[in-house]
Amino acid sequence: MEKLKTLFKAKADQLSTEIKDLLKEHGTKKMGEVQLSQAYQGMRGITGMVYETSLLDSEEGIRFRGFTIPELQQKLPKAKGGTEPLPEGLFYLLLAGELPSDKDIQDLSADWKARAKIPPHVFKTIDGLPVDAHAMTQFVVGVMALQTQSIFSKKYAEGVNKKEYWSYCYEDSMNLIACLPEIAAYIYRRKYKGGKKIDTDPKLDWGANFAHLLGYESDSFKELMRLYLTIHADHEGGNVSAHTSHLVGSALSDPYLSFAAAMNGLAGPLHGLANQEVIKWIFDMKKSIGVEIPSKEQIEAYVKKTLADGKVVPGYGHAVLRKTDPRFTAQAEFAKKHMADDPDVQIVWRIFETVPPILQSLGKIKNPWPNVDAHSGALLVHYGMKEYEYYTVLFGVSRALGVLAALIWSRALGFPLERPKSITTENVKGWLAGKDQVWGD
Ligand code: CMX
Repeated sequence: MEKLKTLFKAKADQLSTEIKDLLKEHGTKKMGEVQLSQAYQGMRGITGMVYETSLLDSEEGIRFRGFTIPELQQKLPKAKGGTEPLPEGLFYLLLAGELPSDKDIQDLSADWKARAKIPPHVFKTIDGLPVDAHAMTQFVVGVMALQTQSIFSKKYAEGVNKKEYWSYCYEDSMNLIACLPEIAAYIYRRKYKGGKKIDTDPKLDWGANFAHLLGYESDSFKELMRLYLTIHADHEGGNVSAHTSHLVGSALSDPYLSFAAAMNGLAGPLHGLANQEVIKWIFDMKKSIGVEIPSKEQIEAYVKKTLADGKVVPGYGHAVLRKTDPRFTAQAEFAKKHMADDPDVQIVWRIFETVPPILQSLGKIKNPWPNVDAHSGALLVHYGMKEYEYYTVLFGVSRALGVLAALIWSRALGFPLERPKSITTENVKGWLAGKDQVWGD
């Protein structure tokens, strides 16, 4: 067994024992109460799930295994000559719970290269879709076609002992992560570059090779991909994509099925698709105003029109965060370093000065600050990637690192089928009228 797998197993066994002891002693302790409004309004603030790889603080933002994004930019291994963290390092950290050495990352990178074997039917299946099908549709279809390779589902069908689930979940997850850049890039080249496929460069790391497969060869785009794929990977367990893979995986659906389900959630405009919506909104604004960089007053008027039309301002707000998303800040820092004069970056920064006070003035929006999706499009446009319908696929490739690391943990810890209780409004009315409640005390 390779080193990372052995290390993970030792850590999982230890945590498994700790959880058993903890539940034996404290299993009946209450973690909070559920309000009726929470049941109706998206379960905000209800703590009801364990997700080991990352934790989100509403004021501070995400911590991956206890590390903030700036800390990871310092501590994770870098490519030769690079300054951004390698996404391989983040995956290692999420899975093993400890920082990797340079050698660990070379091994992991080599392992993923060796695992990147995509059967021809995957590309043929994608080719069966109209070329203008949304990039996320093509991505999910590609992942589903790859599901034929699932070792987990084969082993389950053979009747493997449940103690071994984690091991096959690990194998599937590693194979899937290894294959994703090539599948994702195939879709980009098919949809926008006349189907001219680029071959993998075995000398490159996972993120840089993805940039190469897409057709972007500059060193700074490769650095952007490394940063992008690191910061979009995980955002604790309750967000739509992470929660979906966790839920679907709990039915012992294999990692391909669980990840494809997560990607269908990521494709929603209130979640990952917001990255395309932001740049589309900026392009529409520029077109309607007719200038390269709208003034603050022009942006203000456009935001008010967006709100008056009953639409959201994409890239702003969050269900948990109550401050500027550190993933936005990390991208703004990257832009300052690599493209501070770029007109679209200038617009993103001007929107940042303009939007929060307007959203705040409405009185109902809990977080008027930008989220991760507010900045990413302008960075990509700078390098010539203007095809915004593709952006959520980039997010999806990154999200695989987080949700699949978490899935391996869930199988190793033996988490059961997830099945919360639901109620009807009829039940609620009866309960309020003094009848017996249908749920337990
Ligand atoms: N523009 C306009 N209205 C907004 C808003 C925004 N950016 N953010 C929140 N609101 C509205 C909500 O629609 C809601 O309105 P109603 O009461 O009329 O239904 C009200 O303000 C209260 O919402 P909230 O409690 O502050 O926010 P939620 O937790 O319900 O929703 C989110 C969070 C992200 C869905 C919301 O802020 C939003 O729609 N933002 C724009 C889309 C976006 O950027 N999504 C990406 C999030 C990050 C990611 O997952 O990638």
